[in-house]
Amino acid sequence: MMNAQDKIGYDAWLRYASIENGELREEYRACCSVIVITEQTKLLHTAARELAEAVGAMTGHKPEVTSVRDRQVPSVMIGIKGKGDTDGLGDEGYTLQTLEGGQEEAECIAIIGVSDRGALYGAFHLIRLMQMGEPINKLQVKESPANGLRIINQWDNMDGSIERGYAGKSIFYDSGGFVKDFTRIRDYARLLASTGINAISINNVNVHREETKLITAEYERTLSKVADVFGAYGIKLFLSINFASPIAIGGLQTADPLDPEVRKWWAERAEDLYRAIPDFGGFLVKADSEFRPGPFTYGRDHADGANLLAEALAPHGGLVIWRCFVYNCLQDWRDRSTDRAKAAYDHFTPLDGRFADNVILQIKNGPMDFQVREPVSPLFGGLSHTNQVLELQITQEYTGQQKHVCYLVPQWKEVLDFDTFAAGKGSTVDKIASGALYNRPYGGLAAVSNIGDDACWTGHPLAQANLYGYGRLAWNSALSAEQITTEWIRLSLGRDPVTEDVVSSILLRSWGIYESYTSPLGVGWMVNPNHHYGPNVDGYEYSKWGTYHFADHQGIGVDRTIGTGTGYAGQYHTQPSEIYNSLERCPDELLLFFHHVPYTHVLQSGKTVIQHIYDTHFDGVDAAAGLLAAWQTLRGKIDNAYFELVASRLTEQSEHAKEWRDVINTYFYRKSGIDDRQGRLIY
Ligand code: GCV
Repeated sequence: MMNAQDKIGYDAWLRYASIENGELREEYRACCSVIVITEQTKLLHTAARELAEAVGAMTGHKPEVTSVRDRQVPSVMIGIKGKGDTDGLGDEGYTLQTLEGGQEEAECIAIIGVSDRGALYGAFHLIRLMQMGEPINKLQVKESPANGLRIINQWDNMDGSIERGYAGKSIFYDSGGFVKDFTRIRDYARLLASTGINAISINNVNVHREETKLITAEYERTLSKVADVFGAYGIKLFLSINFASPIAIGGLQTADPLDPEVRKWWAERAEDLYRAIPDFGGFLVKADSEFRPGPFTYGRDHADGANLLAEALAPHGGLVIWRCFVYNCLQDWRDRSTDRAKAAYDHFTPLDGRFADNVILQIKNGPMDFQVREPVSPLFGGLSHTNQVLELQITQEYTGQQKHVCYLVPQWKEVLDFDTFAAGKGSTVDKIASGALYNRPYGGLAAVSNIGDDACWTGHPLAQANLYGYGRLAWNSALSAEQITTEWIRLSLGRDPVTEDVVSSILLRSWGIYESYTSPLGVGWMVNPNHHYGPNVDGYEYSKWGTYHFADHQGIGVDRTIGTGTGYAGQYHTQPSEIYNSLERCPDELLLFFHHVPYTHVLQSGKTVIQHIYDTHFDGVDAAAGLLAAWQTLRGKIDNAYFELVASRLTEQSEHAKEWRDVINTYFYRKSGIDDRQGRLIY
């Protein structure tokens, strides 16, 4: 049981503060005095319940929910129309309209979904408008999601731990397997559905012994209960599976994807799962990567592996989400022919067109691993006959681990807007991931969650903005970072304009600030091995063969050019390829990702590389202190416990930034022997 103190930030963006403006409160109360649902479906009931709770909390009057409309009483009607009525909106769209009353009839707000899931999203839209203090008496909204699949990946283990989790333990599992009380799971489902998330995988992609058994009869009953909790919010359940399951739990001698016994085994597992969970989403798979089993063991490729599972799931409408994070983690970095950045493209582009229709490839945003700065994965431009989803990381593994504020929506926007030129100008990642560019049946966004059983879900309350922002972008990738930020602040912290200014400036500057005091110019890592927190220039665990950044006394950076380097720059289409390949044209922020240069190389900014390193690290520390100072001005405007929690995180960040500055600056001062032009003390 949580006490009031523990509840800091628990309601996140579904915090329904009582509306102070009397007129507005009355307007909302009057418009929403009754909620009418036109059909009896689980999701319409959820929609009505959510709206009633929200209106009740905000206006002090909880509307009655009924199925019979009294035309003389103003009401909100929630219903489903046939597709013909809501043309072009797809399965999950909705309209939100204020229908003016007449002599005989009172005004009505109609939330009409193409499906009941659409209606649920419409209800959350109306709630959001009220939270933001918007008028609702002239509504003419038509919405449908940009992406079909909007999935969250939990990296939770069944012992209750979370891989790369920075907000406590799992809300799904404790040391005894599944938790007994599903309250938090339900509350999580609400948060996710309110942003438009429609799928979730609930176990780590690194599937260990116990999680391998999740697809057996032992867990069917519990899984079906979990699926019901999510199902009530329109969210489909997926499981991460172990490719070697036929051996690990099936008693077979092989997991060869072309073996008839193996195929039969997976088909039977799928049958059983769908019997228990008719709405089951499918499997998420990490194979042949970081010691996970996969088809390579049998001399097969990833298409063989994915199609095996696709065949088993297809009769039930299930999907296989196959990850492209496939690389040899034991590679020798001195050997330039095995550039890790090239691995995903090299493995998957030759297979384009060979994947079954119900397979989706899940591709990390960058070719490496969720660094603060990487180029966009060239694989997005390399597949035209394959379903793809973009994988993002909400959990801040390399971006401050929710101790530092690092708002990632601006980074994700850059990724989505990146033009691959795959089918000419305008072939953005956004259009490729959604499936629009090549008219693919499936597409969307996936992201690794940042929540745990921490009171505010995310450890750092401001990290909630990343989870919210992910959901909103997955729904509508055209939203700007600024719009999403404003929404999140108003919903989570209220509508005080000063608070809004301060918090949006903190959030929107935070990615750049984090980048400035950590690894420079796109070179990546520089973190302590294994846990990946804090500075350690040579520390990355998979670089034991030598530094991955190739820094010596003369220069730094990885030559990935076509002529003299690993050739990675050649994996892009001509326009981006020429830019990255050119020392003169390569954007400063990615210079060391693509080029090895002397410390005295002059950047487009006019600074030398070494001076850039010194300056950004000194400035970054000042800027981090500035974040704390800005937050301090909000004392008294924000709930005190929330205020203090954020203040303590920002204090820690500000101190930790100094450590980053000192470690990085000292390293490069010693390596290069070049003084800081501003004569600052480097130690
Ligand atoms: C789940 C990185 C992380 C791993 C993670 C892996 C992946 O290597 O450090 O913890 O494993 O990415 O995305 O599969």
